[in-house]
Amino acid sequence: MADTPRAQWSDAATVLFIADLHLDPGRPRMIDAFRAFCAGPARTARAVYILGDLFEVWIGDDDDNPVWDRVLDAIGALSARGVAIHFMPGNRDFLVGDRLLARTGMSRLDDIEVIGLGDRRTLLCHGDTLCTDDGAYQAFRNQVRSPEWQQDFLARPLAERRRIAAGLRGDSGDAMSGKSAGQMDVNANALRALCREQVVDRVIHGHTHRPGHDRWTVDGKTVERWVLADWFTAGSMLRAHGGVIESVDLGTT
Ligand SMILES: [Mn+2]
Repeated sequence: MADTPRAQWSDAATVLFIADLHLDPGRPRMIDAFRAFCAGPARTARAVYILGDLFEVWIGDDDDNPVWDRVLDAIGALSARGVAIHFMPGNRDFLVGDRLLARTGMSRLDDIEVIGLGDRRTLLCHGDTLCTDDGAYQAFRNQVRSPEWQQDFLARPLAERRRIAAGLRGDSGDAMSGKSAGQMDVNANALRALCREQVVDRVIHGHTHRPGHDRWTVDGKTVERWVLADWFTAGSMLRAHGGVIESVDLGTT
């Protein structure tokens, strides 16, 4: 049985999807690009879905780097205008907590979320759970998603958390690493199994940094897939409006 979608958007609504921004204090131009997105195209949307890896790394809501104020204030201003902003954790920012959500007005999504877009059941996910060929990553994911690991990590001083995160990103075979995008892609069987289980017509995910639009056959039915682009060289979003989805290059500021 297919569950009722948590949200249902009519074709008349503009709904935006972004992922893999990897916002980082060391890349201020992309923070500016994200602020321009919040102050520009996002204002005309009914809803914005952030499908993971908004941040290059998130070490806890008490991170006092002032650069984050520029990001969080932009999201807060957008939500104050009445745009519904939904946040799904990725493999870099799974430690985003309730404090950040309360400050920005974002609501948290589950790792697998089904929404109605017009008459199409649309599955949203970050994409990392579909990369089942990467066993080392999946083991790491299980570890860092456990409440015990997270409580232990978040109890450490900020400076130590920064050191640990930097070390993890330097390793290979872990969720926070700079593992090249070419090493990761979704497993076709995992994608088909998820579509079958959730009874969807469409999938939107990120994570692989391989933007595209393709069609899959699942039990004789066509499932449309969109893969979101990252924000390494320019901003990018998917815009759903009027029954059409299109990829929009946001450029840089
Ligand atoms: Mn990712």
